[in-house]
Amino acid sequence: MIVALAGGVGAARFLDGLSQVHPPKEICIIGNTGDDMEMHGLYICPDLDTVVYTLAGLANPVHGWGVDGDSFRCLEALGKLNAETWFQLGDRDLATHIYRTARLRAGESLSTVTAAIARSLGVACILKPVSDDPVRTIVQTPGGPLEFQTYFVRRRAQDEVLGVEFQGAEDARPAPGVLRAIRSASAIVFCPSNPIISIGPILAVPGIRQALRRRKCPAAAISPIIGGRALKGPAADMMRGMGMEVSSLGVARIYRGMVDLFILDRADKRLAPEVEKLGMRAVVTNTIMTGPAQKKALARAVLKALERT
Ligand code: FO1
Repeated sequence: MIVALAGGVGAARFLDGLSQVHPPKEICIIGNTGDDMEMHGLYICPDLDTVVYTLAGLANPVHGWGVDGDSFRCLEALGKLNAETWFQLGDRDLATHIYRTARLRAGESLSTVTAAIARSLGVACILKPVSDDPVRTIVQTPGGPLEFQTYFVRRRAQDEVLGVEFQGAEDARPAPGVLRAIRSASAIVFCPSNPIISIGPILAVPGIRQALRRRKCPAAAISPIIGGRALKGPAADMMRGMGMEVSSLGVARIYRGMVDLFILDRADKRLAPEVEKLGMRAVVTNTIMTGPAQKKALARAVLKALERT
C-alpha cells in the first residue's frame, strides 16, 4: 500500500496521475483537515473534497477545487439574505457539505463519512482525514490570528504571515488506521502540497511524525516550490514570512529525517547537491502537471525512484 500525505489541489492532481499508474485500491491518502471550516452551519473539508472530486473526475478544472459546471443559486439566495458569500460554495458542492454535516451531527466520525463520500462518488483509493478530532490552522498576522480560509480566501492571502498554529493538534488522535497505514506502507509519498499549511497539520498530529521517522519503507517528497515560486496557493509567501528559504531546498529542510527521496523540478536542478547534503537522494524531473500525460509521467518517475530505494 502506498501512503500519500495530501493537501488540496496540487496533491489531488498528483494523486490523479498516481491512481492511473498504480492500483487505486493500493493507495491510502491521508488528508489535511487544518483548512476545514464551518459556514452556514455546515462542516466543510476543502482539501478532502478537492481530492475526492478530482479522483472522481468531478473537479472544476480551472480552480482545481469545487465541482465542474456547478451553479451558485443557493449562494445567490444566501446573499439576498445578507449571509456571507465570500466562500464560493456551489450547489452540488453544498450537497456534500449537507450530507457530511448531517452524518457528523448524528454522531458518526469524519473518517467514516469521508470514506462514504469517496465510495459513493466512485473513488477507489482509500481516503482518511488525518484525524477525526478538530485540527484548525490559524495564521498569525500583524492584525491578529486568522482562521485559514479567512486569511486565504476572504482576505486574499494579503496579510503578512508571522507564524502558523494548528489549534487542537496536540490533543488530536490520528484517525483509525492512519498510524497502521504508515507503519505497514510499502512506500510513502509527500504530495506536492504546501509544507506548512497542508502537510504541517498532518505532521502536527501526535504520533504521525514519529511513525514517519521510524518508517520501514522508502519515502519521497515532491517539491511544491519551483524556481522559488509556488504554482498555486500561498506557500511561497508563508515560507518567506516565517523566515524560511523559499525554494525546493527550503522544503527539503522541512522534511529532513522523514523522507529518503526528494523530487524537484528541472528548473531547480542546481539545488540537488544541497538537497543531498540533507541525507536524501535528489531526483530531478519535470514536476509541472499541465495535463494528464504530465501527471502520469510524474507519478511514474516517483514510483520508479521509490523502487530503486
Ligand atoms: N478557494 C478560493 O480561493 N475561493 C473560494 O471561494 C473557495 C471556495 C471553496 C469551496 C469549497 C472548497 O472545497 C474549496 C474552496 N476553495 C476556495 C479552495 C480552498 O480555499 C483552498 O484551496 C484550500 O483550502 C487550500 O488547500
